[in-house]
Amino acid sequence: MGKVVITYGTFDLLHVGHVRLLRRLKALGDTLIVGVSTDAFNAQKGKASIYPFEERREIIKSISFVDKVIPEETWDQKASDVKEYGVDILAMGDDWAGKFDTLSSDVEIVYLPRTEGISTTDIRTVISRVEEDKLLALECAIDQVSRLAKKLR
Ligand code: C2G
Repeated sequence: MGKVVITYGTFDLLHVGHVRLLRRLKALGDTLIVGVSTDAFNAQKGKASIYPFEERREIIKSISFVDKVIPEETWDQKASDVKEYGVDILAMGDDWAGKFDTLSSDVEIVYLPRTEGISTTDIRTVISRVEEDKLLALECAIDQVSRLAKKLR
């Protein structure tokens, strides 16, 4: 088993920020466990993911350096997970810096720098902009066709 590292997250629309974090977390130990937030827990976090939990879990499970995936259903399960899985390090990106220090008596807490310039929110914004651009282009085309049709009458 060696040194066990655990982390938690939604991991929606998986991107290099997630992958780089998970790779760095695996380098901290021998076994990496990832708690993927369920859809119900995301609702508690005020987040709605594009990919449902089952798909996000399958994607994280497919990463070669992830050893185990568990559902993250509550904020409080971290303490029991640490005991149940014999966790040595609980690690997160540093947007969570300080948030889990209360667990420092049971487990080493590590916050690693996030990957700047990418986030699931950014990706969703880009996709919605592309959709808007497409709709605008479609409206222009329809407008041109209707003006042309009027001329031909
Ligand atoms: N992350 C990162 N770099 C990014 C984006 C995210 O390092 N560009 C890290 C975050 O810091 C987090 C992990 O990737 O540690 C997962 O990020 P999210 O899927 O956004 O997870 P979050 O909603 O922060 O949920 O109990 C903890 C929560 O479940 C964490």
